[in-house]
Amino acid sequence: MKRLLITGGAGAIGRVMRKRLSGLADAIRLADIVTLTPEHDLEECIQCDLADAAAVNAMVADCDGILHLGGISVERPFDEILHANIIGMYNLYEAARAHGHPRILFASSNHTVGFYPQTQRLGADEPLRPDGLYGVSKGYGELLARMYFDKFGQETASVRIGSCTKEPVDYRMLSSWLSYEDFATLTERVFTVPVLGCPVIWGVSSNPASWWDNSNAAWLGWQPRDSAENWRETIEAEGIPSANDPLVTRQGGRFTELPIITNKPPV
Ligand code: NAI
Ligand code: 15L
Repeated sequence: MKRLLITGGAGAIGRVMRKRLSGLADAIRLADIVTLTPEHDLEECIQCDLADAAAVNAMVADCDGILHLGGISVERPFDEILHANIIGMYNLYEAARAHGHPRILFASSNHTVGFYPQTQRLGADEPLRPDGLYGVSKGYGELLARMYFDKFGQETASVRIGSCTKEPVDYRMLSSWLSYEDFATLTERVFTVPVLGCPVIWGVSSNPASWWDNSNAAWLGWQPRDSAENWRETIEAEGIPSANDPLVTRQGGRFTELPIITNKPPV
Protein backbone atom coordinates (compact mmCIF):
# COMPACT_ATOMS: atom_id res chain seq x y z
CA MET A 1 0.00 0.00 0.00
CA LYS A 2 1.07 3.55 -0.58
CA ARG A 3 -0.86 5.07 2.32
CA LEU A 4 -2.68 3.37 5.21
CA LEU A 5 -5.09 5.51 7.22
CA ILE A 6 -5.45 4.63 10.90
CA THR A 7 -8.43 6.35 12.51
CA GLY A 8 -8.46 6.49 16.30
CA GLY A 9 -4.69 6.87 16.09
CA ALA A 10 -4.53 8.40 19.58
CA GLY A 11 -6.41 5.51 21.19
CA ALA A 12 -5.13 2.48 23.08
CA ILE A 13 -4.90 0.17 20.04
CA GLY A 14 -4.02 2.98 17.61
CA ARG A 15 -0.96 3.96 19.65
CA VAL A 16 0.38 0.40 19.39
CA MET A 17 -0.54 -0.15 15.73
CA ARG A 18 1.02 3.07 14.44
CA LYS A 19 4.41 1.61 15.39
CA ARG A 20 3.76 -2.08 14.71
CA LEU A 21 2.21 -1.54 11.26
CA SER A 22 4.65 1.08 10.01
CA GLY A 23 6.01 -1.39 7.43
CA LEU A 24 2.60 -2.12 5.92
CA ALA A 25 2.52 1.01 3.73
CA ASP A 26 4.89 3.64 2.39
CA ALA A 27 3.11 6.20 4.58
CA ILE A 28 0.82 6.00 7.61
CA ARG A 29 -1.85 8.66 8.03
CA LEU A 30 -3.03 8.91 11.63
CA ALA A 31 -6.31 10.61 12.40
CA ASP A 32 -8.17 11.33 15.60
CA ILE A 33 -10.45 13.94 17.14
CA VAL A 34 -7.55 14.84 19.42
CA THR A 35 -4.29 16.29 18.12
CA LEU A 36 -1.51 13.91 17.12
CA THR A 37 2.10 14.64 16.24
CA PRO A 38 4.11 12.70 13.63
CA GLU A 39 6.90 10.61 15.15
CA HIS A 40 8.87 10.22 11.91
CA ASP A 41 8.89 11.27 8.24
CA LEU A 42 6.56 8.51 7.08
CA GLU A 43 3.74 9.56 9.41
CA GLU A 44 1.09 12.18 8.63
CA CYS A 45 -1.31 13.37 11.33
CA ILE A 46 -4.78 14.79 10.84
CA GLN A 47 -7.23 16.08 13.42
CA CYS A 48 -10.68 15.04 12.27
CA ASP A 49 -14.07 14.57 13.89
CA LEU A 50 -15.67 11.54 12.25
CA ALA A 51 -19.03 13.34 12.31
CA ASP A 52 -17.69 16.09 10.04
CA ALA A 53 -18.36 14.79 6.51
CA ALA A 54 -16.07 17.26 4.72
CA ALA A 55 -13.18 16.57 7.09
CA VAL A 56 -13.66 12.81 6.73
CA ASN A 57 -13.68 13.16 2.95
CA ALA A 58 -10.32 14.95 3.07
CA MET A 59 -8.95 12.44 5.58
CA VAL A 60 -9.71 9.48 3.28
CA ALA A 61 -8.33 11.06 0.08
CA ASP A 62 -5.25 9.30 -1.33
CA CYS A 63 -5.43 6.34 1.09
CA ASP A 64 -5.51 2.77 -0.19
CA GLY A 65 -6.37 1.11 3.11
CA ILE A 66 -8.21 2.16 6.26
CA LEU A 67 -7.80 0.65 9.72
CA HIS A 68 -10.92 2.11 11.31
CA LEU A 69 -10.35 2.21 15.07
CA GLY A 70 -11.83 5.64 15.75
CA GLY A 71 -15.03 6.24 17.66
CA ILE A 72 -16.69 5.65 21.01
CA SER A 73 -15.31 2.41 22.42
CA VAL A 74 -17.48 1.82 25.49
CA GLU A 75 -21.08 2.32 26.61
CA ARG A 76 -21.87 6.06 26.50
CA PRO A 77 -24.92 8.32 26.05
CA PHE A 78 -26.66 7.86 22.71
CA ASP A 79 -25.72 11.33 21.40
CA GLU A 80 -22.02 10.49 21.63
CA ILE A 81 -22.50 7.11 19.98
CA LEU A 82 -24.68 8.64 17.28
CA HIS A 83 -22.04 11.28 16.53
CA ALA A 84 -18.95 9.09 16.27
CA ASN A 85 -20.16 5.56 15.50
CA ILE A 86 -23.33 6.08 13.47
CA ILE A 87 -22.82 9.37 11.58
CA GLY A 88 -19.05 8.87 11.60
CA MET A 89 -19.27 5.41 10.07
CA TYR A 90 -21.60 6.65 7.32
CA ASN A 91 -19.23 9.54 6.57
CA LEU A 92 -16.31 7.13 6.33
CA TYR A 93 -18.09 4.86 3.85
CA GLU A 94 -19.27 7.78 1.72
CA ALA A 95 -15.71 9.11 1.67
CA ALA A 96 -14.40 5.67 0.71
CA ARG A 97 -16.96 5.55 -2.12
CA ALA A 98 -15.75 8.93 -3.37
CA HIS A 99 -12.10 7.88 -3.24
CA GLY A 100 -11.93 4.55 -5.06
CA HIS A 101 -13.03 2.15 -2.29
CA PRO A 102 -9.89 1.70 -0.18
CA ARG A 103 -10.10 -1.60 1.71
CA ILE A 104 -11.34 -1.19 5.29
CA LEU A 105 -10.76 -3.10 8.51
CA PHE A 106 -13.63 -2.07 10.77
CA ALA A 107 -13.00 -2.53 14.51
CA SER A 108 -16.30 -4.11 15.50
CA SER A 109 -16.77 -5.61 18.94
CA ASN A 110 -17.77 -8.67 20.91
CA HIS A 111 -20.47 -6.41 22.39
CA THR A 112 -22.53 -7.06 19.23
CA VAL A 113 -23.17 -10.49 20.76
CA GLY A 114 -22.69 -9.72 24.45
CA PHE A 115 -25.92 -11.30 25.67
CA TYR A 116 -25.01 -14.78 24.47
CA PRO A 117 -24.16 -17.10 27.34
CA GLN A 118 -20.52 -18.07 27.70
CA THR A 119 -21.62 -21.71 27.36
CA GLN A 120 -22.49 -21.15 23.67
CA ARG A 121 -19.82 -21.39 20.99
CA LEU A 122 -20.60 -18.87 18.27
CA GLY A 123 -19.93 -18.75 14.56
CA ALA A 124 -19.80 -15.30 12.99
CA ASP A 125 -23.19 -15.73 11.32
CA GLU A 126 -25.37 -16.09 14.45
CA PRO A 127 -27.98 -13.35 15.04
CA LEU A 128 -26.63 -10.36 16.93
CA ARG A 129 -27.46 -9.95 20.63
CA PRO A 130 -25.89 -6.57 21.49
CA ASP A 131 -25.49 -5.74 25.15
CA GLY A 132 -25.97 -1.95 24.93
CA LEU A 133 -26.12 1.06 22.60
CA TYR A 134 -22.40 0.71 21.91
CA GLY A 135 -22.89 -2.90 20.76
CA VAL A 136 -25.86 -1.81 18.63
CA SER A 137 -23.68 0.84 16.94
CA LYS A 138 -21.09 -1.82 16.06
CA GLY A 139 -23.83 -4.04 14.62
CA TYR A 140 -24.94 -1.06 12.50
CA GLY A 141 -21.33 -0.65 11.36
CA GLU A 142 -21.21 -4.28 10.24
CA LEU A 143 -24.49 -3.85 8.34
CA LEU A 144 -23.34 -0.63 6.71
CA ALA A 145 -20.15 -2.39 5.57
CA ARG A 146 -22.23 -5.24 4.13
CA MET A 147 -24.51 -2.85 2.24
CA TYR A 148 -21.57 -0.94 0.71
CA PHE A 149 -20.07 -4.27 -0.35
CA ASP A 150 -23.27 -5.55 -1.97
CA LYS A 151 -24.07 -2.22 -3.65
CA PHE A 152 -20.61 -0.97 -4.60
CA GLY A 153 -18.09 -3.79 -4.03
CA GLN A 154 -16.46 -1.95 -1.09
CA GLU A 155 -14.34 -4.54 0.72
CA THR A 156 -14.37 -4.60 4.54
CA ALA A 157 -13.28 -7.02 7.23
CA SER A 158 -15.50 -6.46 10.26
CA VAL A 159 -13.32 -7.72 13.08
CA ARG A 160 -15.27 -8.40 16.27
CA ILE A 161 -12.50 -7.69 18.72
CA GLY A 162 -12.72 -9.44 22.08
CA SER A 163 -10.47 -7.70 24.62
CA CYS A 164 -7.39 -6.21 22.96
CA THR A 165 -4.94 -5.35 25.71
CA LYS A 166 -1.28 -5.95 26.56
CA GLU A 167 -2.24 -8.86 28.83
CA PRO A 168 -5.46 -10.54 29.94
CA VAL A 169 -6.36 -9.08 33.33
CA ASP A 170 -9.58 -10.79 34.41
CA TYR A 171 -11.30 -14.16 34.26
CA ARG A 172 -13.40 -13.30 31.18
CA MET A 173 -10.32 -12.35 29.21
CA LEU A 174 -9.09 -15.94 29.47
CA SER A 175 -11.66 -16.39 26.68
CA SER A 176 -11.92 -12.95 25.04
CA TRP A 177 -8.30 -11.74 24.94
CA LEU A 178 -6.71 -10.61 21.68
CA SER A 179 -3.01 -9.80 21.88
CA TYR A 180 -1.70 -6.73 20.09
CA GLU A 181 0.57 -8.95 18.04
CA ASP A 182 -2.29 -11.20 16.90
CA PHE A 183 -4.32 -8.13 15.96
CA ALA A 184 -1.37 -6.82 13.97
CA THR A 185 -0.92 -10.08 12.03
CA LEU A 186 -4.68 -10.19 11.35
CA THR A 187 -4.51 -6.62 10.03
CA GLU A 188 -1.60 -7.58 7.78
CA ARG A 189 -3.59 -10.49 6.35
CA VAL A 190 -6.66 -8.31 5.77
CA PHE A 191 -4.65 -5.77 3.79
CA THR A 192 -2.54 -8.21 1.77
CA VAL A 193 -4.92 -11.03 0.81
CA PRO A 194 -5.72 -10.64 -2.92
CA VAL A 195 -9.52 -10.78 -2.52
CA LEU A 196 -11.17 -9.93 0.79
CA GLY A 197 -14.91 -9.58 0.25
CA CYS A 198 -16.84 -8.63 3.38
CA PRO A 199 -16.22 -11.20 6.12
CA VAL A 200 -16.99 -10.96 9.83
CA ILE A 201 -14.00 -12.28 11.77
CA TRP A 202 -13.58 -12.89 15.50
CA GLY A 203 -10.65 -10.89 16.78
CA VAL A 204 -9.44 -13.32 19.42
CA SER A 205 -6.13 -14.94 20.24
CA SER A 206 -5.58 -18.68 20.32
CA ASN A 207 -7.25 -19.06 23.73
CA PRO A 208 -8.38 -22.64 24.50
CA ALA A 209 -11.29 -21.11 26.47
CA SER A 210 -12.52 -18.94 23.56
CA TRP A 211 -16.27 -18.98 22.74
CA TRP A 212 -15.79 -17.97 19.11
CA ASP A 213 -15.43 -20.15 16.03
CA ASN A 214 -13.46 -18.58 13.18
CA SER A 215 -13.64 -21.57 10.83
CA ASN A 216 -15.59 -19.48 8.26
CA ALA A 217 -12.56 -17.23 7.97
CA ALA A 218 -9.97 -20.03 7.68
CA TRP A 219 -9.42 -19.08 4.01
CA LEU A 220 -7.77 -15.86 5.23
CA GLY A 221 -4.81 -17.87 6.51
CA TRP A 222 -4.59 -15.92 9.78
CA GLN A 223 -3.21 -17.92 12.67
CA PRO A 224 -3.26 -16.23 16.06
CA ARG A 225 -0.23 -17.31 18.10
CA ASP A 226 -0.81 -15.98 21.62
CA SER A 227 -2.86 -17.62 24.34
CA ALA A 228 -4.48 -16.14 27.45
CA GLU A 229 -4.00 -19.50 29.12
CA ASN A 230 -0.49 -18.42 30.14
CA TRP A 231 -2.11 -15.96 32.60
CA ARG A 232 -4.69 -18.39 34.07
CA GLU A 233 -2.79 -19.11 37.24
CA THR A 234 -2.21 -15.43 38.00
CA ILE A 235 -5.82 -14.49 37.25
CA GLU A 236 -7.32 -17.38 39.22
CA ALA A 237 -5.07 -16.56 42.17
CA GLU A 238 -6.89 -13.22 42.38
CA GLY A 239 -10.18 -15.09 42.89
CA ILE A 240 -12.75 -16.76 40.64
CA PRO A 241 -15.95 -14.70 40.21
CA SER A 242 -19.17 -16.14 41.66
CA ALA A 243 -21.23 -18.38 39.36
CA ASN A 244 -23.88 -15.72 38.62
CA ASP A 245 -21.42 -12.87 37.92
CA PRO A 246 -21.91 -11.70 34.28
CA LEU A 247 -18.12 -11.83 34.03
CA VAL A 248 -18.55 -15.63 33.84
CA THR A 249 -22.11 -15.96 32.48
CA ARG A 250 -22.40 -13.58 29.50
CA GLN A 251 -19.97 -13.11 26.61
CA GLY A 252 -20.21 -9.33 27.01
CA GLY A 253 -19.45 -9.60 30.71
CA ARG A 254 -20.42 -6.59 32.82
CA PHE A 255 -21.52 -4.52 29.79
CA THR A 256 -24.75 -6.57 29.97
CA GLU A 257 -25.54 -4.98 33.34
CA LEU A 258 -24.86 -1.36 32.39
CA PRO A 259 -27.81 1.03 32.24
CA ILE A 260 -28.69 3.05 29.14
CA ILE A 261 -26.80 6.23 29.95
CA THR A 262 -29.03 9.16 29.12
CA ASN A 263 -27.91 12.77 28.96
CA LYS A 264 -31.42 14.11 28.49
CA PRO A 265 -34.31 14.17 30.95
CA PRO A 266 -36.90 11.47 30.09
CA VAL A 267 -39.93 12.81 28.16
P1 NAI B 1 -9.99 4.06 22.39
O1 NAI B 1 -11.23 4.63 23.00
O2 NAI B 1 -8.75 4.02 23.20
O3 NAI B 1 -9.68 4.83 21.03
C1 NAI B 1 -10.69 5.36 20.20
C2 NAI B 1 -10.16 6.64 19.60
O4 NAI B 1 -11.21 7.20 18.80
C3 NAI B 1 -9.76 7.69 20.65
O5 NAI B 1 -8.44 8.12 20.44
C4 NAI B 1 -10.75 8.82 20.42
O6 NAI B 1 -10.19 10.12 20.63
C5 NAI B 1 -11.16 8.61 18.97
N1 NAI B 1 -12.48 9.20 18.70
C6 NAI B 1 -13.57 9.17 19.49
N2 NAI B 1 -14.56 9.89 18.94
C7 NAI B 1 -14.10 10.37 17.77
C8 NAI B 1 -14.64 11.17 16.76
N3 NAI B 1 -15.89 11.67 16.82
N4 NAI B 1 -13.87 11.47 15.69
C9 NAI B 1 -12.61 11.00 15.61
N5 NAI B 1 -12.02 10.23 16.53
C10 NAI B 1 -12.76 9.92 17.61
O7 NAI B 1 -10.39 2.60 21.88
P2 NAI B 1 -9.42 1.35 21.61
O8 NAI B 1 -9.42 0.48 22.79
O9 NAI B 1 -8.15 1.81 21.04
O10 NAI B 1 -10.26 0.59 20.50
C11 NAI B 1 -10.13 0.93 19.12
C12 NAI B 1 -11.37 0.45 18.38
O11 NAI B 1 -11.54 -0.95 18.59
C13 NAI B 1 -12.66 1.11 18.86
O12 NAI B 1 -13.48 1.36 17.74
C14 NAI B 1 -13.30 0.08 19.74
O13 NAI B 1 -14.73 0.18 19.74
C15 NAI B 1 -12.83 -1.22 19.08
N6 NAI B 1 -12.75 -2.31 20.04
C16 NAI B 1 -11.77 -2.28 21.01
C17 NAI B 1 -11.66 -3.32 21.90
C18 NAI B 1 -10.57 -3.38 22.92
O14 NAI B 1 -10.49 -4.39 23.63
N7 NAI B 1 -9.70 -2.37 23.02
C19 NAI B 1 -12.63 -4.43 21.89
C20 NAI B 1 -13.63 -4.34 20.85
C21 NAI B 1 -13.66 -3.32 19.96
C1 15L C 1 -14.85 -3.35 23.77
O1 15L C 1 -15.57 -3.31 22.79
C2 15L C 1 -14.24 -2.11 24.34
O2 15L C 1 -13.87 -1.21 23.34
C3 15L C 1 -13.06 -2.39 25.24
O3 15L C 1 -12.80 -1.23 26.02
C4 15L C 1 -13.30 -3.58 26.15
O4 15L C 1 -14.34 -3.29 27.05
C5 15L C 1 -13.67 -4.80 25.32
O5 15L C 1 -14.74 -4.53 24.45
C6 15L C 1 -14.05 -6.01 26.17
O6 15L C 1 -15.15 -6.52 26.01
O7 15L C 1 -13.21 -6.45 26.97
